[in-house]
Amino acid sequence: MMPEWVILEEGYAEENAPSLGNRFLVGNGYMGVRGTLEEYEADKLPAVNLAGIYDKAGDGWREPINAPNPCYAYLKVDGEIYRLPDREAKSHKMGVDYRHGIFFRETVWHTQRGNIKLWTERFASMSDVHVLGMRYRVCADFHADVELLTGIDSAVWDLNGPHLERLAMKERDNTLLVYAYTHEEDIPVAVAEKVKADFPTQIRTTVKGEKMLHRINLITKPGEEYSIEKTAVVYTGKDCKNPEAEAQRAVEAKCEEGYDALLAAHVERWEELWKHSEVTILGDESAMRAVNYSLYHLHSIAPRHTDSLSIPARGLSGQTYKGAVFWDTEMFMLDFFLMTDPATARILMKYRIDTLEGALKKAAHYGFEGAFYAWESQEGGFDACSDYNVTDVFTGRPMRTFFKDKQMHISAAVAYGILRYVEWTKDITILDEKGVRTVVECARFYYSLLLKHLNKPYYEIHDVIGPDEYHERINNNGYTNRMAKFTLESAVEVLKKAKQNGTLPKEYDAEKLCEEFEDAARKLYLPKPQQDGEKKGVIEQFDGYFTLEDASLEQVRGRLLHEKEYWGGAYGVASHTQIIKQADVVTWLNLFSEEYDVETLRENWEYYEPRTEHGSSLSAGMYAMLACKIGEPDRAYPFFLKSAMADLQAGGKEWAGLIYIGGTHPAAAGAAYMTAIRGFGGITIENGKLVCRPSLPKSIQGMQFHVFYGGQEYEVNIEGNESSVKAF
Ligand code: IFM
Repeated sequence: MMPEWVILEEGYAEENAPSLGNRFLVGNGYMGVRGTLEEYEADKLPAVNLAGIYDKAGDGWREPINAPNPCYAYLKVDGEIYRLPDREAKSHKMGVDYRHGIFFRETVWHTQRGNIKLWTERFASMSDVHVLGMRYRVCADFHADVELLTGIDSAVWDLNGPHLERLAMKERDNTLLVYAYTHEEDIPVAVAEKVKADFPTQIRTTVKGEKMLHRINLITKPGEEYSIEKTAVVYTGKDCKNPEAEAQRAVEAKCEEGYDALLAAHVERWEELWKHSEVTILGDESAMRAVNYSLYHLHSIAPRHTDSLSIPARGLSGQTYKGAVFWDTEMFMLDFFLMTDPATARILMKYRIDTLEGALKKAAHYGFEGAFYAWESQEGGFDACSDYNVTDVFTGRPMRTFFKDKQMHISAAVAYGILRYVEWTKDITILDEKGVRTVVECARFYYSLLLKHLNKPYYEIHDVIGPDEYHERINNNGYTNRMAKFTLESAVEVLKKAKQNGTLPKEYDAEKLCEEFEDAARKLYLPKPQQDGEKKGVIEQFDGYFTLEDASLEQVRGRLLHEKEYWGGAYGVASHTQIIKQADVVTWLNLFSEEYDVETLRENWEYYEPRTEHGSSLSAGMYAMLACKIGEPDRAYPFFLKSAMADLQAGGKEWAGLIYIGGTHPAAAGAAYMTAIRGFGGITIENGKLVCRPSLPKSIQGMQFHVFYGGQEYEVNIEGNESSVKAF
């Protein structure tokens, strides 16, 4: 086991509050609780972000809701308020135990009469997802007159809120309850909390504006420690009929169990998760920490409490990207769950199957057939993506972007996820009638996109946006076309299996569909590696890409007039150049590397990497993976670390024009896992068997981890060039 599973920040800097809120997040798939200090109010971005429950306020974007914040607390000493940043601390540290999802802080203030120390910790229970456990401890070196104010703050941070109305506050037997309804669908949301002190005190209740608080008073003895436990629960109308009653009942019961018992159950659940997922890396402790910290984030946002839900692109760290699900899940996060927790992988895929209706409607809306999945998917497959997804920094006006209508590769990601699920788990029950329909409708979508010039023997797909979002409305994006081909071929495979298994939906004429899809897959145009010249071996990302200005990244960056300016779209600095936002051809070649020789893979890596801004946290992982495939793990390594450190280091993009896009980066976390296990560890399937062909970078001497394949768990050991895969 690793020596220490703690990420610590010592000292205090107010400006770090947003990024530490991401870094020290705790969560359990039902809620994500940002790693912000207890005393923080909305301007410092605290949030108890709820999964799968959305609201639209006025003309604002529809986004997930942040519950009233039950972590709120601050101290008064001798009648004076002590909280950060208003009162400078003598010392301050905070962090997260990422083995067990426990946030902590320790702050000492110097007062006129002596020093007082406040410790807090909190966890979002992995064993009961409605529960938040908290503990406050204080100790002074003098007889301090202390008051701890702690309760529920209803003035929550929102990007496009407020989302909660008809707010009611209630108090009964030391239980505080805040109850409210969402605007759009009138969904009730209840938060309750109860406190218990380990010293005799009278607990009173006070309401201050939108905060409902307990007031707990004590006179400290010098050097003596005093502890207060707080239990909070969150329920919504999506969980039960009467969240108010449920919250009251649950908070009583959970408070009665006590902090230590709740913590023990939570820790036990985390240990169970790590049993299947911990990655040991010999010789490179920082890589090991970064990978496991990435996995910590993926575990914290996995929707295990339901049977059909997916993970938003910024996890449960807030409302960025409208809390919506992107291709990030299937193409970047899914492998982690397939290989360590297949039951969760099924939940993620079930979400896509259950949101097929939304995808059918979207396709019909744009005049296509089949299923065009939401680029930014909310419940029911509703596409939350705006036609104006970026705000221009110069005019403050919304800019027309085409992510929603033209990122047509999204449906292929859904088909890819389902097929990959079946391949890794061998669980074909997902391909019941609805599962079959999902894959086939994705194929029908691409079929309806095909264009044919009378003088050319092949089909084309025009007017799309590929993974590189800077170049909009392009023709024959290689990635999109290859993924469309994959989808058409997958549909044929699925239709044939469904016929055998009796899961073929009645409305399908399997023979006719197979014939059409096979023809389409065979004739779909794929750009080929250049045959000669200085670009020999390089594949053109889309029609005409090579004719764009070949400016360097520095030149293009130098043309920016504003640091938050958007690089893509009609007038972006990158749009008329070969500078791309993120891996595009490289993503394609990584997924289908066996179709090309190593030299071609290398040529493309070499050509595109210097032309990639890596403006998306998704990018580095694809470069890392492909570098492993061309036998260059040492070149993969910095890209791997970049993915693994996405939430540990400052410097990620926080703005798209004037739109805030900060938060955690679960796709990068998933990419770090894929690089470690599949790239360095060389885990792959050959002839239906799990094999390990390691390719370790210099700093890594060996690895140990577990992998599920076909319902069986395997233990993998790698030492240098030696490796073993054993059933566990
Ligand atoms: O899905 C990505 C996209 O590829 C780039 N912009 C951010 C999205 C969410 O992570």
